[in-house]
Amino acid sequence: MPLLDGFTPWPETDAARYRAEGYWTGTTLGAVLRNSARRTPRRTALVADGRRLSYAELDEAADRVAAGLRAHGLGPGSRLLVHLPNGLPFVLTLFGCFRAAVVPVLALPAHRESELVHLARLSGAAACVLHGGPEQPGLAEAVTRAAHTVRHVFTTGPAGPGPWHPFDALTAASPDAGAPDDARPQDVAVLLLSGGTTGLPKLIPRTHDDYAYNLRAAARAAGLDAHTVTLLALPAAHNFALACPGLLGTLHAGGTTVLAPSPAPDVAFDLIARERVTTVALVPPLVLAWLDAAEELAPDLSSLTLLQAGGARLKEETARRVRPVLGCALQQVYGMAEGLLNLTRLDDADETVFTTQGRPLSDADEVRVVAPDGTDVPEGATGELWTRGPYTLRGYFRAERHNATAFTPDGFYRSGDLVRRLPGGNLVVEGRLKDVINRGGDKVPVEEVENHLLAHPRVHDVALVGFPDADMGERTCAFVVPRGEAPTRRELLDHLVRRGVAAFKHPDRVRVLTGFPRTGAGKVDRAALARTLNTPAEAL
Ligand code: OOB
Repeated sequence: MPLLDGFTPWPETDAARYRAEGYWTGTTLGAVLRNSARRTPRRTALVADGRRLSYAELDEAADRVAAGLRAHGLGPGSRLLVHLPNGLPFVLTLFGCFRAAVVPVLALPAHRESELVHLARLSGAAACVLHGGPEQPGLAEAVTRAAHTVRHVFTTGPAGPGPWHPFDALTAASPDAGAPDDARPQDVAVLLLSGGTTGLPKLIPRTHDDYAYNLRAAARAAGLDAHTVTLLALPAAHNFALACPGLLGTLHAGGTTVLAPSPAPDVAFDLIARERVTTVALVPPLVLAWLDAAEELAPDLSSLTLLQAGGARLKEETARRVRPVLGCALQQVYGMAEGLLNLTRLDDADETVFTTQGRPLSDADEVRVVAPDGTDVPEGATGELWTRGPYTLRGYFRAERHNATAFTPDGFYRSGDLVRRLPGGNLVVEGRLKDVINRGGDKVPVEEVENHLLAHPRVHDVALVGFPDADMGERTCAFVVPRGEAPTRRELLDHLVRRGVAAFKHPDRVRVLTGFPRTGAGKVDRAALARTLNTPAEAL
């Protein structure tokens, strides 16, 4: 029996095959850390918040947090909403959850009240852990007011009244010496957020077995070992930085993870030189920023051997600059929180690394490239990517209606990505079918943002459209049909801030129209709107 209702397990025949063929090894994510701690207790596991933790210390701290969670009535299957930046509390919370079989719901640091309330309600969170920044009291109040299941708020800042606790309440517990791991390999270990769906974010259940395979295989494909020093520059709450191979893959390999407080080049370059960082993962706008800054600052990046780039399409000309400027190899990663990872391999020819987004991580990944009628397109032609495999979900959490269309009856996930498959199996990402704008790796769900804008009293109708941008790949423009006097962009942004909408979803441009162009079927003609933006940048 699955621990969580609302989770769609793999059919038993597939699960049995994944076990028999060694993809699922019956391990838990808590055991990933435990195993490395047994092998190399004294090696440095983590450098974060000015502290260095050995594997033994991190392992013991994880046990303490697990005990702390249990002491607050959280147990197997309880959901814990986690809203933390890269830092020690994030890692401790994560492993405390894995050990106590509490399921963390990983919100992104950029998320605000609107997203957090939605996630707390959808997950039925019993508690949340919040970063102690200036906005924290407001966020805590909003979440507890709107989500009645939330009984405890832990915060890394000063604790307020009521059900608020300092984060130390979790770490102060004495570990139940030798307490067994409460988790079972087949159960949901973590709920990730979808960047790829329309409407409000969906929750992606990842089991211990599937995610452990994901991080092991990704660690192998990225060549990680005990000498690896990974810089976590992207938010650790995102799948790419968490397990592709990221934090979890590095812990599995017995290497060291350095948590960067910011991905800004000056901060990151200092950490790379000081900690002799070997590996880092970035989204394309950051790759560009690092390349430009490295040319200017000539930092010591001599330890760096691998840059992974993913989250959005990397331009070929940017890819070609990586080795000459940063002195390291490039690996393109085309992944999704839903599961499937594609990567270029370390021994691929340069042309493959510069011009493709790689091929599936696993021999067991099934990838189809299909035409609108669901038939496979010929090799080299563009179609939608459908996938199924040992680490790709079979259903979003508690989303029965959406699941009916997001998956085929035989369990393929319809990614909504338009790709081409080249001879040799490498994929090139050509675009998207779904209404999500990829703003430099940040996914902007069109319908969600339009609904927020529609709630403005002077917005009669609105269409959010992406337009090409040299640095970000795409940016967003809100076409507004006003009711009475048109609102200014500033007024609309203030409105979104008041509604607690993450800043990366705020439109980069606003254009006022008296009405929308329509397609033959009477729908808003988004393509026609987009064409009006193909003009050189105008004043924002
Ligand atoms: C990663 O995950 P998500 O869930 O934030 O976003 C997934 C979507 C994909 O469906 C695709 O549309 C786009 O992001 N994407 C790329 C890409 N990597 C992701 N589009 C073009 N080129 C790429 N290299 O973004 C993610 C998860 C794990 C590893 C890397 C990225």
